[in-house]
Amino acid sequence: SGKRLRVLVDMDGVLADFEGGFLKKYRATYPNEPFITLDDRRGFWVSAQYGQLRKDLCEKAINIWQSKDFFMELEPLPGGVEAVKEMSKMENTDVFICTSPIMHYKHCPYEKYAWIDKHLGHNFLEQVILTRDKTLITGDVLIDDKPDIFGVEPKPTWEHILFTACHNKHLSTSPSQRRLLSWSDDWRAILDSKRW
Ligand code: BVP
Repeated sequence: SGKRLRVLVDMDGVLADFEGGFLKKYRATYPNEPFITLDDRRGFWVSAQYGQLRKDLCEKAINIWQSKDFFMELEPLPGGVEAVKEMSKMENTDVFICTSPIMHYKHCPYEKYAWIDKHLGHNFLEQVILTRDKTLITGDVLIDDKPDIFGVEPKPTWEHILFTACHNKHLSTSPSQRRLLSWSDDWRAILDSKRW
């Protein structure tokens, strides 16, 4: 007791189905091009794996998430919106959505706000942090599907909880790296373990 718990929750791959939304729109846009099933995804960067498949597919992949309505139309991942709403109602708990917009800024930042407005409500826009460097943000936990989160701050305050995704599920992580397997997993226990 005494101190409030600050929870940082990533958006793409944790609350919004970036991988599923990408594959659906990629296949619809390029029906005759090869694709990578979600089961075969490896590595955080979709563009890198498509570039390995065939050099020109890197640019085609990037084109998908740079398009209008890509981020807006991402489906919520199961249980994520409900979990975030529930944790934000918990005593002594502050929840922030901490997300890195793509540098092609025409649609993405606007659509991220619109997605949060639609799925979490207008008041939740108070909780949005857009940053390309999450190490600068202080918090007790960061729930994020990216395995390696680096920036200018060498000692971030948060503990990174790796949220399991198609691209990281096969990764053998260090024993100290805690995972949240999905929103059905015990996120309450992780929060409780960080309370004073
Ligand atoms: O908004 C996503 C899409 C983009 O990076 C952002 C990751 O943000 P966080 O989840 O870390 O907050 N993105 C970009 C590329 C390639 C760019 Br070239 C990619 O392959 N995957 C990806 O998610």
